[in-house]
Amino acid sequence: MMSRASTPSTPTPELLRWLREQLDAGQARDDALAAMRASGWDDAVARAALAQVAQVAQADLAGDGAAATTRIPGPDLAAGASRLEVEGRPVQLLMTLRDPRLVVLGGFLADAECDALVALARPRLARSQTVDGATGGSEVHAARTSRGMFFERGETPLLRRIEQRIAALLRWPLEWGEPLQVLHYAPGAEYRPHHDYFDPRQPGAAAVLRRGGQRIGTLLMYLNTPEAGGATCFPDAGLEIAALKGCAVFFGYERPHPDTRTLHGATPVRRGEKWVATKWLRERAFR
Ligand code: PD2
Ligand code: ZN
Repeated sequence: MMSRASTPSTPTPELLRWLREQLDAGQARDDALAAMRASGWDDAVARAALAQVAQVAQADLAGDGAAATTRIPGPDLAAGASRLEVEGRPVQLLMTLRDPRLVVLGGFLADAECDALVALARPRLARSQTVDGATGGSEVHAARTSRGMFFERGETPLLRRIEQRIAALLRWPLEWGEPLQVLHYAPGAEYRPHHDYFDPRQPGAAAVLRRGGQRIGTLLMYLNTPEAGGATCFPDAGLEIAALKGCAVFFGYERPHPDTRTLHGATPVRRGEKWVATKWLRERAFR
């Protein structure tokens, strides 16, 4: 590959062409990234190149059916539309960000769908747990004071409809998603900033990764509008997204690394309560 004496601040066409060839030939993204770095490319430029090429590959997948070797979940932003038709439902693209890779969506769920999810979840809530990095099991943690529950995938017609909508929006197979989780935050409850991917250095990682590989994307769906507080914050991006009933935020992380800038948390609910549903996407089928 060509290396650079002075590094440009954006990917050059030659770099993108080279990267495309590598990925088409089956090279892993991490290896391609390492090769670019080793050739003197700035880390941010190398990552930008990867994101651009991955999006091209993703367009291939949705469009002409050509085999795409690098796929990442996410809405189709290529046409620059402000509205997408997803399984017959108009969904607004309210805001997109490149780094972190994030999209805010309006009208993803109907009010009645939000209410029905809350009604189904309410009797099944238990204190939320976090993944214990040492064992791969779950534990109660002071950083997470919500209550929550998991549905089974495809548990009811409503869940199947929402799961299909998510798969269509993010262009990611339904089976590659974890079951939907619903969380309830009472006043004062929060979820302190964290990453949703699993830290591969933790001893418990192997057990978690066996079931579908890494998490590579998150869709948060707001099921009500808290009176005050309860926003989703992204401290590395200086971003706060208000929890508004029916709206959703998607963010993607190609690799389990803080430089994806996807550190995020739920700020404490100050007045009222907060209900949210989470869908995590895996690299492969989740079993
Ligand atoms: O409820 C939220 O806003 C929130 C924030 C951060 C939920 C999650 N993470 C999660 O479920 O991972
Ligand atoms: Zn999270």
